[in-house]
Amino acid sequence: MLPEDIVNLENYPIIDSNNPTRARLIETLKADLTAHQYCSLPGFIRPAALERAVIEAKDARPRAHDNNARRNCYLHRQGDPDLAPDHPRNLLFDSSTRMIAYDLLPDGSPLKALYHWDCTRLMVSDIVGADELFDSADPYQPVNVLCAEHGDQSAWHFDSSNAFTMTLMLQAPEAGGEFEIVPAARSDTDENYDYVRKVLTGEHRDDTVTVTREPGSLCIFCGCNSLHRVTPVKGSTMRIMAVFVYEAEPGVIGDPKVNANIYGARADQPSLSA
Ligand SMILES: O=C(O)CCC(=O)C(=O)O
Ligand SMILES: [Fe+2]
Repeated sequence: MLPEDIVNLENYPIIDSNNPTRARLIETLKADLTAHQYCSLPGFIRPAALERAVIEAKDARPRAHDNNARRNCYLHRQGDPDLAPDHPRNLLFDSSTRMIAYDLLPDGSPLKALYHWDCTRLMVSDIVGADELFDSADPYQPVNVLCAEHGDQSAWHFDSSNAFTMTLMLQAPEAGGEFEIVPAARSDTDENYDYVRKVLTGEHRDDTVTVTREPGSLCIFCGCNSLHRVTPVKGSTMRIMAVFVYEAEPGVIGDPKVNANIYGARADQPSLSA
């Protein structure tokens, strides 16, 4: 599938970097990202591409890694015995997702075509204000599809390392599976532990924003300093979400130990295909 047939270019004319509609769009999305720590691009991909991506995810589902973990909001599976029991580092919650790694998606996947398209990468770097972005060189990480079934959830967490996270909703569940964010719960210079603890224990519900997501909608958010979670999925329809990782440098590959936690033991080896 060609990228031009995947992206809804009528609403998002990203193919032409001189297009004034594109320029206006980027300005609005940039301002949203600054003000709210997330921005949304509803109807970003066309129905046929969406349909195909859903079929591919369902086909790959039996080979997904069941990533079930009890972790704190810093994505660590252990607390710190030197800290108080109610310190955020010692508050561990269950998370579970069915993780489809990049290598389990077909080469011709619309998700891969979208990710590797120069126009997508340029649009994203313009929105997030990066000088330049690069595709991940990791065999597992560049594009993932996360399936969440009845009872699956992702507890409050900060994403590690990347300044922003990009997700594309492919299929909504019958109920639950809401994406919630507490914008700028910490900063690069202040862990804001007291506030973070209160979010984790449910004392700051008023600061929580629920980001409405329709299938086909793209979201870019600052997951590194904004706490976020996915509430428990309910019902027999899977929540299916694609996640894309761009890097600030070329040639970035993941740590095999970290990859093994996310993608299963098969990822705990030096990469061959990167
Ligand atoms: O599934 C989602 O909506 C968010 C996933 C997420 O937290 C992440 O990819 O970091
Ligand atoms: Fe996250």
